[in-house]
Amino acid sequence: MMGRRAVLGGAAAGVAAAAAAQEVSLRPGFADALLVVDVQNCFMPGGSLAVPRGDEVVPVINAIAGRFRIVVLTQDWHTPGHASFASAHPGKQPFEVVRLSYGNQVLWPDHCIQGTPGAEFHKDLHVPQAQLVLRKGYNPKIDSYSAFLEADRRTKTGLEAWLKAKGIKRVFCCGLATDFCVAWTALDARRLGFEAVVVEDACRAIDLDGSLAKAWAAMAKAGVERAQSAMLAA
Ligand code: VGL
Ligand code: ZN
Repeated sequence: MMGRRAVLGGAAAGVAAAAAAQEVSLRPGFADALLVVDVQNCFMPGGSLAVPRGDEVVPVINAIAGRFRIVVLTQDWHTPGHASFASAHPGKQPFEVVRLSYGNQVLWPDHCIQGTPGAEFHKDLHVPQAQLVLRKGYNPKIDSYSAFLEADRRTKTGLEAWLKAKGIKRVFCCGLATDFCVAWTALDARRLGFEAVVVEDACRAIDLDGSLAKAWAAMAKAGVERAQSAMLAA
């Protein structure tokens, strides 16, 4: 068997190294973090804002999380009567769109209210090594799909600085929902100078009026990579 040194010193070193790098480019390393987005009861089948087959992400995430040095869990964490809830807008129904101070806002059923069972992580999510639980959406007047920036696009959650302090250059995003919190998180990661990968089979979507196709298109345009969990195999 050819050792690493022999390969690097050989005539075909450049080609071999390039091929190897391609093959292992999705192998998590020191500068990679896994962002596990909103794997919470309200988004599970039977929950108040159920994502179809949302529970299927749990075993996939449990299986890949161990490959990462740094793991962050995000938790949608709304105040009662939050501005993103249809119930806070008389005469409005869930999934209608209204104009708030920062722009258009989809109105949702009440979900992920601070301290309630619906806001807890799925009971089978097993990622005890996660170093950070990042709560978002707690500003009563501002939603926050993204784990980096609230919906006013100005208020920072602090995640950018935290990840940069840990030496993170690339984030792998998974969880719920692909077309809202996962996509907004991946897109903001790109804007803030990170590489971003979405692990598709570790996500599920709401898919409201074509939102899933739109999200993938926006992510492709922004340079977000689309991967499958099997591609992270050690
Ligand atoms: C989410 C809608 C409202 C999500 C959160 O986690 O994708 N979607 N709040
Ligand atoms: Zn929410």
